[in-house]
Amino acid sequence: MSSSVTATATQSRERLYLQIYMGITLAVLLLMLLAGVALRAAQGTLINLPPDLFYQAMSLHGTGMVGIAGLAGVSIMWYFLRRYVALTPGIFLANLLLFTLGVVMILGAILLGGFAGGWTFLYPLPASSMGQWNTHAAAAFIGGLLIIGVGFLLFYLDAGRALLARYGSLGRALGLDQLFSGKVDADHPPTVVASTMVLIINILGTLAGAVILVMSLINLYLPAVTIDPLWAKNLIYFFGHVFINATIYMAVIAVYELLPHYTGRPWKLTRPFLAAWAASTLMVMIVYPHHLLMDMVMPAWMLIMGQIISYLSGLPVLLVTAWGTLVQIYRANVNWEAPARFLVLGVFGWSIGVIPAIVDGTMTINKVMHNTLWVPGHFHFYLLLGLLPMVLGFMLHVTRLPDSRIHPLLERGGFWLFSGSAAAFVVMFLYSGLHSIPRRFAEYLPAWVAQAQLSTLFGTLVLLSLAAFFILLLRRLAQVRMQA
Ligand code: HEM
Ligand SMILES: [Cu+2]
Repeated sequence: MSSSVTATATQSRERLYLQIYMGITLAVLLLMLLAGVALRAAQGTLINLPPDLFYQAMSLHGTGMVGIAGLAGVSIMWYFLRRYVALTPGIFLANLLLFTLGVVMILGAILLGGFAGGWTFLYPLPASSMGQWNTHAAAAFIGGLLIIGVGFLLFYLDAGRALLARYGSLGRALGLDQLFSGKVDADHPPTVVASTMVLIINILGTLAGAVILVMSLINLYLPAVTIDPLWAKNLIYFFGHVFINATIYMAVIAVYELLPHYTGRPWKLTRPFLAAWAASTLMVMIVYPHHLLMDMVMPAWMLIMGQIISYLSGLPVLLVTAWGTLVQIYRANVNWEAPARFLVLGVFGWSIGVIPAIVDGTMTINKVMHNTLWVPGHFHFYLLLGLLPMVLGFMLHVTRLPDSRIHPLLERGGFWLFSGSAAAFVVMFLYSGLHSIPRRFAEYLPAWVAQAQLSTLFGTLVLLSLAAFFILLLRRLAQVRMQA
């Protein structure tokens, strides 16, 4: 009896942690969406945001969105992975606390200290503010990121420990033995495969991030200790590329685990699935030089590798996931409740969003498009229409009770309003990029303003449709309606 009492206590504690994770995710998302709309409205001269505030808001929006995407991804990975291996609830909580502490520091750095150096904190910008912010503000921002990174690192180390305890080696958890030895165990969980890949890449990614963050901190207070800027940029973009990609690789676990619930078909492990995840594990780490195609001093082989791997890196996992999703829904009797809608939207938003990304990873095109709105166009595509719907689908599912049908107006109308306006919003970014409108500009030339205004309209519709779902979710969370 006592063990079942402890089990229930653990369960309700874990449920509480998950609720806090989701509550924070929704609150931060909402604020960051507001900041995003404000940025676009400022570019469209619809509101007056002086350049210093614009770059503060841009830093807030970028950092906040990337961070919360990571936190949401971790909650998805944790929720499903603990079904197969013994994760430590305390570590899950520690990650949340460190995240919150880091966010407070970053908010202080930006809102009180005026830090506006962008989420990429590219050396030596944090240290050369030309009077816009002081050393302590930059240090609070960089220190905040470092603390958030420590939380994530703890989580992945715990996941790695748990996977090793169950499977003996990360290779086996990733399914390498099955891939090469001839027999595929159809019952090996896709969640275990995806989680293993994510922890491998993100342990290395956050460590690289930590190295450059600590070096930047030292440089802030001891300017005589300089850093090679190219080395700094390599570390930052290795970290940044891996981290943001890992958010999708965590979110997609929700598709593997939940879509079968709505289609009635199991998501079985196959050899192409294992091969895809194994291949992407390596490629996602060596593709990052596509962020440095303009840095002519990079070794040529690295840039060439960046271009070639850009065509290959995301594709295997994407293909097996998109294919698997089609197999799930083709002629199936799908129960198209909101979670299923969002999960499927997420897969196809991600798939389509990768195309403009690959286009930009091509040197001859990158030379022209590099700093245009094409770039926010491609990453908003797979974050806003890929990652975010997967996260929403997950939340709508775990807070759903059998009797809780969402009002059809929201379930259908809200869903299509979101899909349509989000697609229009990202297409506007891409279209503006095609017309060489630069990214990260606070002040627009008159010829660019109309596009920003139209974008603001679509962004507002995105915000409104999402807010409706967020309110529904927050109410469910407040009523402790959750299947944990
Ligand atoms: C209504 C939804 C959104 C709107 C209106 C919006 C708007 C914007 C705008 C105007 C920019 C600056 C573009 C420029 O370079 O000139 C931006 C940048 C950015 N956004 Fe969004 N965004 C939205 C959703 C998202 C989502 C869902 C994510 C991620 C999950 C995201 C992540 C980012 C990032 C990482 C940047 C780059 C910041 C930088 O260049 O340093 N955004 N967004
Ligand atoms: Cu990249």
